[in-house]
Amino acid sequence: MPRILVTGATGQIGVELTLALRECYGADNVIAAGHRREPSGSLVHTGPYVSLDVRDAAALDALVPERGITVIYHLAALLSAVAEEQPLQAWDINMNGLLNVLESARKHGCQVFFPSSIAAFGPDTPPFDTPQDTVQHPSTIYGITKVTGELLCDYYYRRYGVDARGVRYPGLISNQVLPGGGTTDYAVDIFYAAVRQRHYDCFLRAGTQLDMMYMPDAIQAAIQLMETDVSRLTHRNGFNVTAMSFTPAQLAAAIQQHLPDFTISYAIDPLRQAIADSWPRHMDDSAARAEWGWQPRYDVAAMVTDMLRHITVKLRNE
Ligand code: AKB
Repeated sequence: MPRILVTGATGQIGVELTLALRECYGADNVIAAGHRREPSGSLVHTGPYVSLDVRDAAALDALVPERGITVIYHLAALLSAVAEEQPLQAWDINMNGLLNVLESARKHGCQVFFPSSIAAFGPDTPPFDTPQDTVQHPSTIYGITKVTGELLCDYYYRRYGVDARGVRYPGLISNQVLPGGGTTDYAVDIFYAAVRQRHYDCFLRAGTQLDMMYMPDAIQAAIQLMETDVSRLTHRNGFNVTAMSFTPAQLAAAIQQHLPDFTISYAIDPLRQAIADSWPRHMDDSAARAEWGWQPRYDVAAMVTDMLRHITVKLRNE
């Protein structure tokens, strides 16, 4: 049985991934580690939790052998918009955190999962059917840390045999933990606003098309890739994965199917609009499908139905 450490476990992906890993591998085998956010009850009551700043190499390096860790899901990172406001801190957390994780993995023989992003592409990348292997010149600090992270993971595999693997996530839509400081956050915020006040003021333009994915598919992708027999993999890191691609106007129309009185308006945030404009519109994820059987379960309609159901219950119970 693997012994797993999840860094950034208090974040948008972290909470749901930790709970799913505890279901798969047993609660005691999955140690959640967080730093910047308070851990939720669901995290601390279902298994072990430690406070860990991934920039603290000594603490990480002590924890891994002490807890017999064999796999690290390294999620701790600053997202795109907040990173653009604090570029030095973004570099410190995103790059030094990953380097510390890879070094511990090298010393203690761990497997590593590293989530990259559509942000690893830039304005000169083909925006439609973005190939798996193509131009990567991101214009944001977040994107620079993601493409560098992909390369660093590949390097640790080639140089030291560290089994590091990862995907390029699109915008992730979820209903348990709010994202914080991302460009695609509108696609989560819109559901809370729709249920609460039937209106959303969107910070991206109506026609800004981006790849997206519902959280259950994102969790499935991470676990499935990590469990794939290595002989099937040609790539290791930065697998393009997507489930749907839409604009704010199209998402609003899908919500109106359930809530006909819902309306949307637009108050563009120039920082996040510029970031979104530098990202691809729709990635080609055929390499992930061919090499490890990637297959999303949720399309826009299924995701919208599920999100509205969960958020209605959540807000009613608040
Ligand atoms: C962000 O918007 O920063 C993230 C991402 C696409 O990586 N959700």
